[in-house]
Amino acid sequence: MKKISKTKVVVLTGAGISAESGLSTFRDNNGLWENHRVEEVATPEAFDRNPELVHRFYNIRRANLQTVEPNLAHVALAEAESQFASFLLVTQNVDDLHERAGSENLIHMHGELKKKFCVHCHHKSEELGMLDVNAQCHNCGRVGGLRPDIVWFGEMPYQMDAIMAALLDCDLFVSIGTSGSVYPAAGFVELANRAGAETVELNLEPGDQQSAFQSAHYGPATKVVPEFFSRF
Ligand code: BJW
Repeated sequence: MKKISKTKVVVLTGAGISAESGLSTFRDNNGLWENHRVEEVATPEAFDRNPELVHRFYNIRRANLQTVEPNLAHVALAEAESQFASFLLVTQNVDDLHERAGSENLIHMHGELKKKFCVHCHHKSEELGMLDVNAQCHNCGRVGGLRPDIVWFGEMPYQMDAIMAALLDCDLFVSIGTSGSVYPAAGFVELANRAGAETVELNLEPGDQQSAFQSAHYGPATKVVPEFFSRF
């Protein structure tokens, strides 16, 4: 497809873009899952303390992926990708709805539900079923070391060098459906501002970083995302 804009774009997405596909956001249910705070199941310490609980949390969410489809916002981003000089989509989401919608230049900075890794040999592989504490690593043969390939609190998000480089070189930064409460993603808008980019928030309601954005459009992602990208 012919590029219609010389603009270099970085888009950050959060749980809100998948909400209308039927996936809960983190701050839904007051941030609780089966009466556990999300922070209690999304840390390495929680996994050490109670791996069965953490496996159950992610097994349910992995199974849920089979019941949902990308929505108009995911599709609008996939269609926008080829229209700009460069377009990097950085998602905090661990679902696979962006790739199923057709996005290609995509970074899952907080990992992916459909992957696992072994804490002993660090081998990464696909996981489409259920993980449990008795699972054996096919690479090193050890039992009990497999965990979801998810970036938990206190761990370093993935591909930060590539993300930083794109942020410091972009003309347009668009944040979609994220509360802006979890770092380092919450700080991306300030980096983009410092790089001289236009910064835009698309969200159902203002996030924690509201004041850092130069403009904003509030409404459901399936409405505001296609509308925003149709202007190019
Ligand atoms: C809609 C909608 C619709 C709804 N349409 N919109 C003190 C100060 C600063 C930082 C720290 C601190 N103490 C600790 C830290 C660091 C910590 C952190 O940020 N903690 C905060 C709690 C303060 N961060 C980390 O530990 C990270 N690592 C790190 O910092 O490493 C060191 C480092 C140093 C230097 C450089 C780089 C790194 C790791 C963070 C890992 C986050 N992991 C999680 C869980 C794992 C994934 C999973 O289980 O799925 O990732 S936490 C959870 O929050 C998940 C999400 O990706 C993330 C963000 O949530 P998101 O997507 O914003 O969802 P919600 O629910 O918060 O918001 C939903 C939004 O949707 C809302 O705004 C709604 O309005 C909107 N919405 N319906 C449009 N229809």
